[in-house]
Amino acid sequence: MRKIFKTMTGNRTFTMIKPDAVEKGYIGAILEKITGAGFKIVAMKYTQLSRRDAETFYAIHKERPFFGDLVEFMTRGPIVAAILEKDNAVEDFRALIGATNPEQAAEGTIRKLYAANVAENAVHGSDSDANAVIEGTFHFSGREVF
Ligand code: FUP
Repeated sequence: MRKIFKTMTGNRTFTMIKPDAVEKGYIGAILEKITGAGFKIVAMKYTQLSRRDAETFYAIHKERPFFGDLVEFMTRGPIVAAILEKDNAVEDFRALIGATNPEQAAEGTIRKLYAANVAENAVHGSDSDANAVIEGTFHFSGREVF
């Protein structure tokens, strides 16, 4: 069976294009930014999170005041989920997407270009190699990853 993450060498990360960006027709532009920055797409699907999926995925935030709104937002329409490969993937992808709040995101970053606000911020990027593995395996089976 294929392994989702070849090794824990930091060469893969997990992303979602969130419902706001999908609604606004930004899937193509965001994928261009991602591949143009040197990331290879090794898994990808167009799907919609159930309430349970979103609550599980964002369980770390369940005590935060924005948790309810976050679950509502993430389940309101389809998303694109993907696993990306590049040297130093987690860190480089976080740099490409920019700060959580687009008002604080650097010029040219995906969130600066495409995010509406801190809650509807267009894309997700794993914050560690360990979370990249957890999040990638949450969304993809071994035979969906190349
Ligand atoms: P990030 O790692 O940049 O995606 O940000 P966090 O893990 O801190 O937050 C996860 C998601 O929670 C954000 F993408 C959007 C939502 N959030 C809010 O809605 N309000 C906040 O103040 C912070 C995060």
